[in-house]
Amino acid sequence: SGGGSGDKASGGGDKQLTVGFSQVGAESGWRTANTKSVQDAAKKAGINLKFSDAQQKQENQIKAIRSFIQQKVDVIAFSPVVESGWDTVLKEAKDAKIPVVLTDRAVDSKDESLYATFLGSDFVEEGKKAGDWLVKEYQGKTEPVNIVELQGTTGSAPANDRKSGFGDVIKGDAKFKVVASQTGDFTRAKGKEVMQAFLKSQPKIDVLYAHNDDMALGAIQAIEEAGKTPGKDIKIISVDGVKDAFTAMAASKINVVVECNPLLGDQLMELIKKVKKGETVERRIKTVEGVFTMDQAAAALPNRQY
Ligand code: GYE
Repeated sequence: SGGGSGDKASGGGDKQLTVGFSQVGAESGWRTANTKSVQDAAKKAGINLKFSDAQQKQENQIKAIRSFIQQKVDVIAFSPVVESGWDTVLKEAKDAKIPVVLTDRAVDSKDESLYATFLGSDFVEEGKKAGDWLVKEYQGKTEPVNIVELQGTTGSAPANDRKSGFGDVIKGDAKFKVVASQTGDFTRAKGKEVMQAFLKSQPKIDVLYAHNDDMALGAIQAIEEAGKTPGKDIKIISVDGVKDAFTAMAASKINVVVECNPLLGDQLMELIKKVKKGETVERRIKTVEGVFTMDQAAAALPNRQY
């Protein structure tokens, strides 16, 4: 190289990495746990993390990514709030030769060269697990089962995929009817508000499928305020597995939780280091997750990590 800058560390692989991380927001218990995991892991790995919270707005994420490019960070990591509309800014990162690692949520870009790898859950699989539980629960029954669905943030990968995975499983049996489906933005407040509207507009609700725990917990309040018993009058299926949901499940208010692990920090830092070094990494790394039912809730609660 020459030039004699005297910077011995450069190129030696020991230089402290600076990573720009654009987080979705702080909409849920899952997200709070994810943020903490990423921040703790960066510290542990000696990585200088520039953290930016997008408050569930794509425009904020695009701004953050552009600012990371300007600051010439070593790697950009982000959890895209929605799936579409990233090609332009990702192309800018590519032109600046800054590798991008996706975590938690995916983008729908056709051009796979726009990011190095994607670490996160399989949301279609989660939706299917939710559907499988329901099919089993109503096995041998013939009466119609009316389902209301609280969707996650419109256009987000987990909302799209949890809806489609669930839909694919239940469409095999005509007794299952999704009578209402609306977004609750992955928040408690919105989950409660939309459930209140469902309870007013729907004469008979048998099952609530909530795309995350926070919406389920908000909906539980609405159901109780309407004089009904959550978990019994209305069965509840949720996704994530945060502690508050396990507490509600141990109190028989949620019937089943499909787990989605937010503790991705350590794995993410490992990947970032490898990508920076130019090592080959898998294009898609999935997290391993389970399903928990009411009868398992009390025993599982003390061991929950988030
Ligand atoms: O399920 C929800 C959060 O993208 C997996 O986002 C994540 C989802 C999670 O708001 O609680």
